[in-house]
Amino acid sequence: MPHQEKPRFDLSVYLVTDRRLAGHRGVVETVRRAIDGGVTLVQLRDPDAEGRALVEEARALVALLRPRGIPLIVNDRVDVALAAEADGVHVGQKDMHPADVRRLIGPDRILGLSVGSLAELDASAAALDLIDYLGTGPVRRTATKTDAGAAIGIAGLATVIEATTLPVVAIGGVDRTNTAAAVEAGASGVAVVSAVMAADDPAAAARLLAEEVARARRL
Ligand code: TZP
Ligand code: MG
Repeated sequence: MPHQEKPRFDLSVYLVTDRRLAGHRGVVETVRRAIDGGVTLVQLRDPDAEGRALVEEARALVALLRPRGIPLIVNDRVDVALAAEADGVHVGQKDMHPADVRRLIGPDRILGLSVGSLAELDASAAALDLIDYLGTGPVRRTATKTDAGAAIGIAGLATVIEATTLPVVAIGGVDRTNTAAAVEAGASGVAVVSAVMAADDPAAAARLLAEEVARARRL
């Protein structure tokens, strides 16, 4: 069913998928478990996947998530997002330009942009009114994305947050130990790959993050 209006979205516990880290459990089953712990948004990310398989996976995730009011965003692949009627697209600095993505996905889907520094925020200035949220990091070194760039720390995260009115989700090396610091720095939530995808118990791992986000908001 096509979208009527942009879905509301909550960046609190933002799960980014990883097929390798999900292992034999698989991406859809890992997401199924994780959402019991309080995941608020899911991004399907698989830079190596072939289109047909990725659309099938995106459709399976939409079927799982939409009844629960959890949006599905597709990393980079506008075509896959449209084919599977996902809720949005997330792009990085070298992916298709946000203006082109917005033209393709229309006004009513969520559009996220990765911004790793103030310089990248400045370079993206013309696109920012087309975007719904920023993903900023890596907060710490991460083995999950080899080209993620240098870690910017909580201080670097705070610098970007202070320079924009857009909601910012912290990404890269985020786990239960630095979630509260990210939220205290003004992040609207935390985006994680390994902390949940590689966990023995994805629901428990997501729940810990959700609790940390809630605790930090009360501080
Ligand atoms: N974008 C910036 S860092 C990163 C992505 C997708 C990987 C984050 O993975 P992890 O395992 O949460 O550090
Ligand atoms: Mg990308």
